[in-house]
Amino acid sequence: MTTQDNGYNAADIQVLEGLEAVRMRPSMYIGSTGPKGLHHLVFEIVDNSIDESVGGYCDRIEVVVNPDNSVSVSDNGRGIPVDTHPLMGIPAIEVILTTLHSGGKFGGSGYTISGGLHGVGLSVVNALSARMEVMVRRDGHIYRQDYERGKPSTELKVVGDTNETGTSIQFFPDHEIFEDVVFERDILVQRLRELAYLNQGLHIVFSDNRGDEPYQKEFKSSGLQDFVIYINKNKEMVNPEPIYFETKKDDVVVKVAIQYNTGYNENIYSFANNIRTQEGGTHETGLKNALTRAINDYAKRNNILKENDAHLAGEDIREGVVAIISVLVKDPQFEGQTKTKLGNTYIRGVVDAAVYENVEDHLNEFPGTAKKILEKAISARRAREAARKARELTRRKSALESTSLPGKLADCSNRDPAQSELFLVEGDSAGGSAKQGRDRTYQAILPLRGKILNVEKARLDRVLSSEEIRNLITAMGTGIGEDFDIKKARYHKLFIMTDADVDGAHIRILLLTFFYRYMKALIENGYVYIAQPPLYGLKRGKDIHYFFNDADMNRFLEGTDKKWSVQRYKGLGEMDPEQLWTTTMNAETRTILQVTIDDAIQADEVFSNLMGDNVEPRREFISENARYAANLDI
Ligand code: 0RA
Repeated sequence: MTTQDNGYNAADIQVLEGLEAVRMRPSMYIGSTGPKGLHHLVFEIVDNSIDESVGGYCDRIEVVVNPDNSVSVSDNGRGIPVDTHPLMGIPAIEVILTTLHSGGKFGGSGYTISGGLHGVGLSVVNALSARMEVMVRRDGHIYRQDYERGKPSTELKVVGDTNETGTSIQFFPDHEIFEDVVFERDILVQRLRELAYLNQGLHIVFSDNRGDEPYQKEFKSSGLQDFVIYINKNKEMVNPEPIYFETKKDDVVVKVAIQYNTGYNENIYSFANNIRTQEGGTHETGLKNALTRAINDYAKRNNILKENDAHLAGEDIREGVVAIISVLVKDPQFEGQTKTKLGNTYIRGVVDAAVYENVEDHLNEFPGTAKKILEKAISARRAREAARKARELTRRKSALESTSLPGKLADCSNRDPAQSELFLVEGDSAGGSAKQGRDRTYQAILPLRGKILNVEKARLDRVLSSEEIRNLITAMGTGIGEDFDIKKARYHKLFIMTDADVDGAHIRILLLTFFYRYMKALIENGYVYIAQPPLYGLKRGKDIHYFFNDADMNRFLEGTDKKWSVQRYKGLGEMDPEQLWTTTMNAETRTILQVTIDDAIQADEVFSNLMGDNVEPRREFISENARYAANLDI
């Protein structure tokens, strides 16, 4: 086979199947046809531009949401090849846009994404777009070709001349495929910001031209140091100058930034080939191990820990840490439930060596910082030991008095966990309504007092010392942490039922975080739900209609001529038992949301953000994020 001088090789393209398959089963390619899948289309194109940038061919990417809700992505990379493909006899661009090929792009940076839902290719975006217009600037010309639902609707044509290079793609997501084709600005902005941090020097410009006020944001970073500083922006820092390094060994690029804040949470964000590896993997393990060793070794060497003192545990060393690791790997293997866990075993050693060496150097160079980090870790150890004692207390209690359930629990009469539901209800008064309104054969009620709110500034461990939380653990019957046993669950459905206000959101976030950290399998097994009480009740005589958001209510009111009296339910307590039953608890009529592990991870992050020292950003943050829990993608 002849190798073409345009840098790609026909053998690199594996034609697997036609785009019809993508339209038949879109979720197989983009995960879902909900908001996540929709936004994935944008990121798929942007990933291609990023790949040009990683290869050193592109330093600017522009993303525009147009008033017609199409999205345009432009870059100044090399441009998609347009010459005739040697095997297929059609322009390469047409091959790329109309056939499914394996994730690996030919001729790119080599650090492309394979496996998982990422890197499915431009052809998948094309297949799921009602229309797509592609412009390529290359070889002195501007080329254009249009597509409809994956099929070319025009030939590739030269439409002008230029001495620039690059690609511009505008696409219209297909409303035959997606439940909703409206892009959410925040989702786009967040990911583009992240990409700019991960690719220093790359300039990303985002515009949203919908609405009256044009919106524009530009991102350009000098690297991951800026990322940790951004994450810590509302916190007090232990080391204002982040530990930062970038190395390349055996084709593996490793970048790490570490900065401690005075808070109690561990925030480690890992990325492989620019993909957030939410489930971690070998790069994250390497980072954690090396950080623990480097800090312990430093402490011993400098007599901060005495010769026969016990080592500081990893979790003590990670208290208050914000760390980001980004690796570029030629053959990434993505594993795990959501394919967001890096599996390549050799990466662990590469990362471990690099982190150990660089952290050592940093500590030696800045002994003042080293001392502060160690003081923090040592006090974390003290707190952990106290928490362990508290945990043992709950353990002993449930062992000794396994039959004694909390006095506040109004249990159900059914003894079959698979048929039983537990409602965690905010406040005693709502708890009272729920008790009266429930079906006591299969629904149990545990009222929670707002008191657990006070833990916002404390270690999560302290949550365990709250009586409310201990009641919850006893009622569930599963135990927590290492003792957790899903088989002992006394209910297979656990509902979080809080008010539709900031405090309610706060309690919900706290509970989700608690479940995520101490009863993860409860979420993984799909036992955790969020109850959805209505926000409004419209009344006219005996008629009553309930609404969960303003839009639905306003739509309803538009179509009516008669007067309705509007009631806004500020809290669950404002509903009488009968109303609470019909709208929120009755399995026949209620709307419920199942919590996914993704939601819990998000809650955990939100919770961490609540730990800032300033009250104002925290308040803002809660009200901005309150809605996320009502937007779960199920
Ligand atoms: C295939 C091969 C090459 C580049 C691209 C695709 C490419 C795709 C996109 C999508 C958005 N922007 C893009 N930029 C490039 C390699 C081209 C070469 O070898 O010259």
